[in-house]
Amino acid sequence: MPSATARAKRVRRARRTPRDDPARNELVSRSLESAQQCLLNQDYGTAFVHYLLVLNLAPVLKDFARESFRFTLFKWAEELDSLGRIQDLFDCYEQALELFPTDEVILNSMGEHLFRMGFRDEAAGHFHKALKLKPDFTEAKENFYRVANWLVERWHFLMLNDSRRNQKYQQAIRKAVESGCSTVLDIGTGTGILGMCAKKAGADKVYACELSKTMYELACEVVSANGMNGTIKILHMKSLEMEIPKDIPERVSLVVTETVDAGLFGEGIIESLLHAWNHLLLPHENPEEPSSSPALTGRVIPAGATVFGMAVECQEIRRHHRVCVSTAGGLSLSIVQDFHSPVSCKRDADDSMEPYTTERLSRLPGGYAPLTEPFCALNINFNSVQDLEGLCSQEPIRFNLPVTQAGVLDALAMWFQLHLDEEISLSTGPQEDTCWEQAIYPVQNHYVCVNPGDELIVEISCEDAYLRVHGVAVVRDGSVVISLDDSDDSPSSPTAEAELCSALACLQTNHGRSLEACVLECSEIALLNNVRYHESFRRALDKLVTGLRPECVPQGDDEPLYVLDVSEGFSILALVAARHSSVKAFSSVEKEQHQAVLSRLAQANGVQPEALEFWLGRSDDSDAAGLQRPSTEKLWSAIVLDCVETCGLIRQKLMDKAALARCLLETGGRIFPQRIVMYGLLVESDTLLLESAVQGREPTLGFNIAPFINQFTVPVHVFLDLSTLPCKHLSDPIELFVLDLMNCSVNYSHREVKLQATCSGRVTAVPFWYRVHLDEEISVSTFTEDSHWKQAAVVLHQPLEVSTGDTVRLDIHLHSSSLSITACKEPASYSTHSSLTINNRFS
Ligand code: 44T
Repeated sequence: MPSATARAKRVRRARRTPRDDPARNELVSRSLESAQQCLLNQDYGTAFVHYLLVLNLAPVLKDFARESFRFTLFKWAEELDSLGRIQDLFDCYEQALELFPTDEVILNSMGEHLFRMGFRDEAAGHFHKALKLKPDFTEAKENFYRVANWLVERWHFLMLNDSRRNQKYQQAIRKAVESGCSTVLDIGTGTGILGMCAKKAGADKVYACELSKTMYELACEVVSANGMNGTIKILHMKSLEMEIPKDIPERVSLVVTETVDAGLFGEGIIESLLHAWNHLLLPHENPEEPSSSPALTGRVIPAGATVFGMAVECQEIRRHHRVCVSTAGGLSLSIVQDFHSPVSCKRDADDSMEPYTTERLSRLPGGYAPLTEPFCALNINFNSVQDLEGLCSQEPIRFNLPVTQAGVLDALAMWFQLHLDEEISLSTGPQEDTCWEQAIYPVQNHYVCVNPGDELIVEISCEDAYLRVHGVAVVRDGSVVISLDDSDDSPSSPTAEAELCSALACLQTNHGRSLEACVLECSEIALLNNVRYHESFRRALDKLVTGLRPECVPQGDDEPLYVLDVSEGFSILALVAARHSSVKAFSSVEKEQHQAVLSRLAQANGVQPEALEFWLGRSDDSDAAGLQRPSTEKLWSAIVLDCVETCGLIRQKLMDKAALARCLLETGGRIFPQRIVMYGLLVESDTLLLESAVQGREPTLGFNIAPFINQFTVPVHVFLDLSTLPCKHLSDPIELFVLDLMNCSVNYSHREVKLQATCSGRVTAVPFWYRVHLDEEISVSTFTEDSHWKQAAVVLHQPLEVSTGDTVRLDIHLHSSSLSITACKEPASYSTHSSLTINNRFS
């Protein structure tokens, strides 16, 4: 509340600066002129300062100057960004927002900068504000959907929709509170559900902490919407930073937490509980002298956990972690032995490696086969400081697992049972119908076949509080036949005999080792394994090259054909093109290590060094992504664009890139692919609904949580495995949309498609995928079992009831890379089998 003196001062100041002050008007008009002149001279920094002065002195000019001011700000911000003057950049945005606090375009643009700098919470706040100001602001919507996924991870929806899990926690908390635990701390409260359970069960004092700002804010809203405002103290902090009495006044008798990930310890539960026992919890009951009052002792829900594991064969895991092919697109890959996915828990793995990945085994395309019985790997008591401390200092434990089924050893899969108390537990196993995934420890670099009778030696450790699991060796008839442990200093180094065996095994499969490890993303490994994709590209490129340089023409001094591959990440397509003696290929592969691998592959495949160049940072304009002429007087014969992201969405700015690429093609030149066609179908899938929004109050124990967390619902689901998605197909697949990269004039941004329901049910989603047409004859689909792409789906705002034979109209909008689909039933009289199309050209 401003004080009376401050108000008086402002009134006086206003009186001293009347609008018709001639000196001031003169200053305004001269500054405005200077601003415009600087803008013309592209001196954006000075123009910006002039505009600030003008608009602060003469706010009446705001409407008039808004557009130029925004333009100046964005240009100046770009410059500051490229100079690394980040603080100045944000200062400028703040000054701009003081002048235009409700300008959605400025808010959105500042959000984009914040996001790029890694300030996701703040970015989300800006996109959210921009959207509130203008709900149909497409860019802000697209941006918000992107950050929503970062801010509130999708598993929150799954966990909150898992009523059985919620009920079990509620039951365990109620029992503990009723038995006398009256002060409770919920560590990692998320939306506040466990804290609210404790309060509802009658706890006197409930505290909760949450490290994510977005989740903390959500928890505050949720708690107050459930009438518990002021009865639960929520702190925005990591539990490890909490102190008594600064943050909470007293030690608590109960800690509740579900800060566990698929690998149990990945959210830091060991460290959090050790800290809690040392600083936040009352001492645990001494088993020798049981205390009469649980209010005076401390305990934890969950009380402990048992970790299980088994070895599996799984082709889907294999093709994402190990290059299984020896040739791709006519190139031999065999000199590169050590393509690694960034998942390894070997001793020599560096910080950039994750010890495990997560998958829901039951949903992996192609399934999996257990090679051993499940084994119990670890038992931990969260109520024992000794157990918690011992875990990390403990030597690795070895297990000898009898192989029960013949197969290829692809991974060790781990899961756990969480013992909430002595009676209540929940399991994250692959057979359970829960929201949980399993932790996957892929076997890299070794192609190991095991047989019944073999024994697999597995080592489990918990260094740095991560569960680490790796296969050590395979024992056959009492001796080690295959060693899986590559590290030299390993205490589990194999015997000389075993080494010989493993060298032999390598000889059979590896043709000797010649390159150090090359780390590729899982999707890049799957891409290399995608034989069909590379073969199709090879054929299409060969056709183009022979078309432009018929064999009969002597090559002599001919100018080479220039081919540019601007695929994202790792790609060997430039090299596939460079096999032709008439081609000079350029690759946009950025990482040094990847360039080295490409150069080695070029050498091994007899490609002349000058036939492959790296094409990086040639353009100042980041949007152009390297799209420039190969040389001043030459144009490209082919440009390879990477159109579909692994997650199943069209790449952002694809059509802008295609437009640019078209201008850089010689006559007869091509963009690969030339066209992509999107297909989709109607499905009923409760799974997709559960992953996208909390379904009312029922799953969340009657608490009102859904409207708050559902603000972070996004309509498009990515990284789907459509072949294993639990769903009922309600129509045949249909063409939804066509994007022509070679001829922009035939494109549209909106289309209506009609299709017939082949089954009765509730349409909840429209999954979609693409056929990527390299040329008129050659195409690949993004929905095949060897695809490195996943699929995506639009979840409808409202499910649509249909009966067999009903006609459903889909309204499809594509703006940049953001897709929206609405569905409605057509009245029976209009029913038709054919689809009707409305074409709106891309602007
Ligand atoms: N994901 C499971 C992991 N936190 C669950 O910020 C199962 C993943 C999953 N707050 C598919 C399915 C599933 N102090 O909001 C988070 C986190 C917070 C803390 C304060 C601390 N020491 C921590 C540690 C974590 O706790 C919340 C829950 S973590 C649960 C992780 C459905 N994919």
